[in-house]
Amino acid sequence: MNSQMKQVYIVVSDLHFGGEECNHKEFCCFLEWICGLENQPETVEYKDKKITIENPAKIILLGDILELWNPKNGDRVNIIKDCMRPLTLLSNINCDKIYVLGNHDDSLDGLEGKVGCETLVNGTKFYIYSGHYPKKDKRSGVARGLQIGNRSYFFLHGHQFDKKQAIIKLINKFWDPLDWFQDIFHIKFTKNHWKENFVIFLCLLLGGRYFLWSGFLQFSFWSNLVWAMSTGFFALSSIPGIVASTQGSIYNSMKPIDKTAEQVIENKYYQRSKETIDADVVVFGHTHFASSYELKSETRNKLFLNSGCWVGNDKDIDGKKCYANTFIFLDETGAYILTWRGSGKIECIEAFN
Ligand SMILES: [Mn+2]
Repeated sequence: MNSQMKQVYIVVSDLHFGGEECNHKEFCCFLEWICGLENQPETVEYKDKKITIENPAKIILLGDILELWNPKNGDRVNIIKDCMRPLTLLSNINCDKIYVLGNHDDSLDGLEGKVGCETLVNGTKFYIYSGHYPKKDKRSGVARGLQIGNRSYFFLHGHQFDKKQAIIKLINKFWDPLDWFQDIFHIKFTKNHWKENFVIFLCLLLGGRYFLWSGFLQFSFWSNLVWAMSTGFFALSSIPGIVASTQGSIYNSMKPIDKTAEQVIENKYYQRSKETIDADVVVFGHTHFASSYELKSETRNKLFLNSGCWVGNDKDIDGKKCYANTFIFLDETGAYILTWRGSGKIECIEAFN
């Protein structure tokens, strides 16, 4: 990487590869467009401003890139299907890649610090950060932002602002039920035959209850044991299938989705007292609503930028437009929230310079 390279960043979050409504095809077109920036920068007009989008020095993937919690039909194969092409395109782009994990992909945190040593074919690097970027200073414990132009920036997925997610994380430290069921569901026999297995399980359970417990027939200890073990086996080989096919609705009911940056910060969703980030701008995702909010305080104003998502379509929420397929562009002139309109068309939603 050229040390004289300009400080140009592109940030995307919440791609949810493998998920129900993932826009992976649009994202691939977007990556091809980024690849083209190396030869031909693009200009976008916004009000009276002209924004020049140059080849980035870094691309930041700001969490929930892989949908490890709730893949389509509960099947993790869909994650691989959706991310093969985008990851190939991404690695070909001539810039370093920084993957900050979100809540839906935080089980990859064992990879932190282990991927950065892999240099890609074109000499660029791929890093994984489990909490935020940049990392906390080891000596002072302060999370200091990255200076780009006249502002400092800090990047995190944003589930850290979400109390519900904190409770889930605490429980999951001991036992993550949905992940546990997902793991069992991916045993081939369970995945392919869970419906039949469930019928057998019910027959064994009800039949056993009738014959064994009604006293209609007398069984030995051993036949009881065989019955109990086979009932248990078919329970384990079917119930994970039921969980995998219904967990979508469980997750949807706890989604923190469609909150604007303002709602995140002001509705006690964000704990001001626990403020430990030393930066002018906090870039986050998680709520799927590309938006901004300036938190004013006596000491220092802080700007919050939400990078939105690549899931579903544009929506109108309480009279506000919630765009799909959004990204944040940062350079020395400022920060811009943009949306990909397909075929190389870009629109600026908000500009801060
Ligand atoms: Mn999230």
